[in-house]
Amino acid sequence: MFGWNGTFLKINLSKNKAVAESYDASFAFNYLGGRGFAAKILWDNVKPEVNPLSPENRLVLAAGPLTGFGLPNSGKLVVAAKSPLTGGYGDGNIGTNAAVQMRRAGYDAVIVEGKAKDPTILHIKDKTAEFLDAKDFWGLDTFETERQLKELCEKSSGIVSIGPAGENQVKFATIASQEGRSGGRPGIGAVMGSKNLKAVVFEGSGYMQAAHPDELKDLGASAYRELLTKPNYGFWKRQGTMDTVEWCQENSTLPTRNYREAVFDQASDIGGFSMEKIMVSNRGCPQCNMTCGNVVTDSDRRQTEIDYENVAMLGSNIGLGNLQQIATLNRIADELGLDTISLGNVLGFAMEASEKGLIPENLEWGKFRQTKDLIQDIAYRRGLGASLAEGVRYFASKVGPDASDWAMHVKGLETTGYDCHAAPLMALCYGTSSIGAHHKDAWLIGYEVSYGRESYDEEKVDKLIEAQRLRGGVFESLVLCRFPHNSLGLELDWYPKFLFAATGMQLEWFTLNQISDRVWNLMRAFWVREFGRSWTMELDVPPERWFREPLTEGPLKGRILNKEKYFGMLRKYYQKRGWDEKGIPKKSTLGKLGLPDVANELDRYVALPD
Ligand code: PTT
Ligand code: SF4
Repeated sequence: MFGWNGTFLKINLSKNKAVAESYDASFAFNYLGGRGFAAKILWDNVKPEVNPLSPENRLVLAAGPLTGFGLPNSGKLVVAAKSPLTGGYGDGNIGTNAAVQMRRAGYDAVIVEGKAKDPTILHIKDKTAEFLDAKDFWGLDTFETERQLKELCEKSSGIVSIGPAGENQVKFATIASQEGRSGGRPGIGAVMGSKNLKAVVFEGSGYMQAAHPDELKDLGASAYRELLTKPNYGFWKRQGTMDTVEWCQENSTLPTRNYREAVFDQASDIGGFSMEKIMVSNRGCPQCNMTCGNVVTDSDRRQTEIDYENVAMLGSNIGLGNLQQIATLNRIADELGLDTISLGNVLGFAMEASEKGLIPENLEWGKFRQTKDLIQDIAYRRGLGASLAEGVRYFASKVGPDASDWAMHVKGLETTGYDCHAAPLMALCYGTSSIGAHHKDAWLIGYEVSYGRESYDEEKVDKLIEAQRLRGGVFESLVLCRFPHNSLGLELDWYPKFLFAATGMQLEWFTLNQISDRVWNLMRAFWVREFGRSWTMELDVPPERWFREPLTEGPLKGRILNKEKYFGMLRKYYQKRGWDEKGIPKKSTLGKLGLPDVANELDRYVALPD
């Protein structure tokens, strides 16, 4: 094969065993890489009875067929496992040199099972895998872990690690890399911690074989050049995703005080233009010439990378309007290895619970020092922090009978930075995302604002499926950053050309979309198998707050979602996906996608419709 290395590295930490295993071309063509590989590996190996934090769960680190070639923006890695936060399929996408080095070492994915007896660092150098004692590293934060490992290994090595949050199995602990890249929102860092795996270091000296290397080189160079000519390039380099703060404020969708409101009176203080005043540089993932990580000086005089989600969730959503303090909270989360989105969400929820007198602790909106301490308590599972470490769904269930109505999550994964009181399509993006409430599969708030926010019509459902195919299926399985296309407008024609030059395969958009649908249905099958007969349509519904509590501020004051109409859109979505009235894939749908074995297996857990 060209493009793909055709090899996985299987690690058993209980036995200190590493085995390289090849896979065939049909596996590659059916699942592409990244999320596609992870979904298939988890479906085959992790059954419903497996506790996500047990040795039987698998941690998958997967690249794609283009990862590491000189192509925009091919330095990303999918990290996946059965999620301890949601109980379903979970993954994240992290920019890291580990992806490039893993491919150069000859592997397309590393699959980790078992649990090491003692804290361990996995060192993968070309064909050798060593299990190193990590006792001296256990307890270090992610920045320090990587800094010390860099002193021991080649400068070019790629490293992913967990911090104290992952070690303590906080349910929304992430995997971190390069002081500012973080991935695996559904607790993939906790899975790594449960295996006593502190870090994975990759050093590769080989090269991936391309089918048409000269063509690939020329294409890569042209595409990088093309990006530089895009009209938005200059502004993107200045602000990255940060102008979203002002945009969300103007359009009443900025999560504010646990999504009670969608406008924040200090929005301009935490937006892109305020950020430019404290920005010192810009950095990002490998293989990228449009880096979007805005490095600012934080309130501790340290340099920290920020972007929109982090600022919305640790700023307006907890009532904090000081950008340098927000940056500090962001850095602490990165060091500890906590997902900033879920973190801002549980903090906002706890502040509201305190305001309502439902918990004994006295927490106030926007109090920096108090919040800083509480973040530490979450990572180390102390006091109130121990309950918050379980995620908002769990914490709400302890707070009181109605508290779940304002616990902002879908299927246990906390909502990201877009308020949906007046955005039915964005609410459906959350409701139907493959890992719980995330915008990664479809970010349609921009489209919805220009199309019209009142409607719940079929065109919106079509748009959702189109977005999920492209982002949730193709970009996640190619494991390419979606920003060149989504934010700068790099044309989609480039991608089949990249694939042809790398793999020699003519994979046009029709085929890519089919692969995407296969992967999408496989992830859905994973979820349904987990829930079995208790699977219900209600699992695809966003939080009650958006249906029941109207906005009380801003130009959209009074707006809420209409549940009946939301269900109407959801039913349409199921029909178009070839799923039954509960959202379970039909046998015929799975059959058409080449997944008859998945249909047979799923039939054992739910009565699968024809
Ligand atoms: C992603 C989620 C996001 S989405 C953000 S900001 W964003 C948060 N970033 C965090 C962070 O930082 N530190 C931290 N401790 N926790 C964080 N949690 C949040 O994680 C990220 C970029 C961004 S920045 C986005 S949108 C795009 N996401 C992509 C994606 O999902 N797929 C893809 N093919 N391309 C993407 N490109 C962009 O990558 P998760 P990163 Mg990310 C500091 O992790 O689990 O997928 O959740 O990895 O390397 O930091 O790149 O406004
Ligand atoms: Fe990473 Fe941003 Fe570049 Fe994408 S655009 S590869 S997220 S630095």
